[in-house]
Order: sequence, then structure tokens, then C-alpha cells
Amino acid sequence: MTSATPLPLYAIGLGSNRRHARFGDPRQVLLAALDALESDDIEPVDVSPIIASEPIGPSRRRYANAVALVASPLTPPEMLARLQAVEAEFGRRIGQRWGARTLDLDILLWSGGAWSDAELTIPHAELAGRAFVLGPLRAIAPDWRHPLSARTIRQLAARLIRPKPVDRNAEAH
Ligand code: PH2
Ligand code: MG
Ligand code: MG
Repeated sequence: MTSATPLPLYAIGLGSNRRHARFGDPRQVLLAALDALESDDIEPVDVSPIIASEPIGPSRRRYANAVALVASPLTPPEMLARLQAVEAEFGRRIGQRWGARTLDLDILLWSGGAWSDAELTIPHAELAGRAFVLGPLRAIAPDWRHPLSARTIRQLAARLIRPKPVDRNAEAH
């Protein structure tokens, strides 16, 4: 298919910290989820390495995390519905927020810019504070600019992953 206007791009965060009976460990869950996402109107463009990350929040299990870039004409609410359908396919239950979960799919960025309604905020509200998102995202989209802060992913990752000491003396202890 040729088209003058390129399709919108989405950056999708993937996370899992629970085995799936059929697919296996969290890493394999993410690989299966990438397959499940691909469809007539969701075209995978790139995927980061899958990292192992320490849990943020109450769950004590380590996560597998990755970020995928997909091209899609879907609107943000349509994309959200699709991600929720894939989560449900993988056994995610409503109300599992922050608990151990088989699959979490989050819209991180959209080339259309910012979006905000009762169900969905783009960019993802926690994007700039989460190393397990910024690390994988930097591997595939370092020059993407956060539409609200105007900083690139590379800059946001550098701030978070290598914070500059405020007080050099304090650092010596
Ligand atoms: N997701 C959470 C809460 N904590 N920690 C890590 N390391 N990775 C995640 O994906 C994650 C988390 C809620 O979405
Ligand atoms: Mg989520
Ligand atoms: Mg999440």
C-alpha cells in the first residue's frame, strides 16, 4: 500500500511480572503480546530489547518490560480499546492495577501529540519518571520529543538514569 500521509505512530509500553500458563515466563508473554497486537490496522515498526526491571510499587516480582513502536490509523480511544482487549485475552482482570499482572499495555506516546479524556492521557503521566520505560524507549525512539516538556526521550532518560548531583559535597559521603 502506498500513501502520501504516513500513518500515525504510537509508542506502546509492555510489562509483565507473571507467568502465563500457555505462553510461559514474562519475557515470553511480551513476545506473544507483540504477535497478538499485530493486525490489519496495527503495524509493528520497531521493538526494543526486553529488559528485566525491579518492581516499582507493591508487587515483589520482577518485571519484563519493553516498548514497541507501531503505525496505526486508530484514534487513541480505539487503540486503548484494542490494548485492553489484548490484555483481557492474556487474562488481565479489571482492578488488577499495580498488582502482579500477566500483561500491561500502556500508550506512552502518539505522533498526534497530546490527548486527554476521562479514560486516557497521552503522553503517559508517569513516562518521564520511569526508567523501565525510558530505557527501552530510548533504544528505539531517542529523538522523539515529549510534546509537553519538549525534551527528547534521550534527554529525559539521561535526567532520570544519570541524575546530576545538586550538591557535590553531599555526593562524597
Ligand atoms: N508497572 C506498574 C507498576 N510497577 N514496575 C516495573 N518494574 N515495571 C512495570 O511495568 C511496572 C512496575 C504498573 O503499571
Ligand atoms: Mg496499564
Ligand atoms: Mg503500566
